[in-house]
Amino acid sequence: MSAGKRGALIIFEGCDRSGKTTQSRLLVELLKSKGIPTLPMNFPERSSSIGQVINSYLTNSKDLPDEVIHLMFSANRWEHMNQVRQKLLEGTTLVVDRYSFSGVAYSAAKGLDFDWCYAPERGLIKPDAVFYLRAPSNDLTNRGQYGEERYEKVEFQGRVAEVFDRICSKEASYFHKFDATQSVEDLHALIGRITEELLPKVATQPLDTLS
Ligand code: DGP
Repeated sequence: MSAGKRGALIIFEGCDRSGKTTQSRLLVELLKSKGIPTLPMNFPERSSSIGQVINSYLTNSKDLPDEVIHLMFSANRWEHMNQVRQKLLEGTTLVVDRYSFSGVAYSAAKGLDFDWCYAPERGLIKPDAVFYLRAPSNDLTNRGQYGEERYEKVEFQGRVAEVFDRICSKEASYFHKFDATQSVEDLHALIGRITEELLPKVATQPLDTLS
C-alpha cells in the first residue's frame, strides 16, 4: 500500500443491458489516464471451476435448483476475496461489474426470501460506492443481444429492478442511483466526478465488510 493509501472498491449494478459494462470500462480508462492504479473485474467470474458451472447455468446448458445456483454465485465472489483485499491494500482501485447486490436481486426476483439471499454475502468486502444504473425494462429490451441468456426476459428484469430499488434504499449511504437512459457521456461525467471525490476520502479508511 503506497504511503498507507488503499484503493477503492467501486461496483456497477443494474439490470441486463443497463450500460454497466460500457460505464465501467469508461471509468477504468479515465482513472488510468490520470495515473491512478485501477483494475477492472466482473462477477460472475466465469473462468474458475465454480464460474464454469455458473456459465453452463446461464447459457441454459445446465439446470440447478434456485438455492444452489444462488450459493454458487456467492461462492464465486468469496473465492476472489483474498485477491480483492490484496489489490485494494496495495493501492489499486477495483471497478467491478456486478457484486452481491445482483446476487440478491436476481434470486429474490425468482421468489427466494430476501434475507436468506443476503446471508451468504455478509462478510464480503463492503464497496465504497455502488453505481446503480436504473432504466425501465422495456427500454432495455431494445438494446443489443437481449434474450440470449437465461435471465434476459422483460418481465423478470422488471422484478429484478424492484429488488435493486429495495436494496438501494437499504444501502443508501453508499448507493448512487442514476437514470440509465441519459447519454453515455453525461452519465460517465457524473460517475467520474463522484469517483474522483471518493478516492482521497476512502484512501485512509480501513476496509469494511457487508453486514
Ligand atoms: P453478466 O456477465 O454481468 O452479463 O451477468 C450474467 C447474468 O448473471 C446476468 O443475467 C445477471 C446474472 N447474475 C449476475 N450475478 C448474479 C448473482 O450473483 N446471482 C444471480 N442469481 N444472478 C446473477
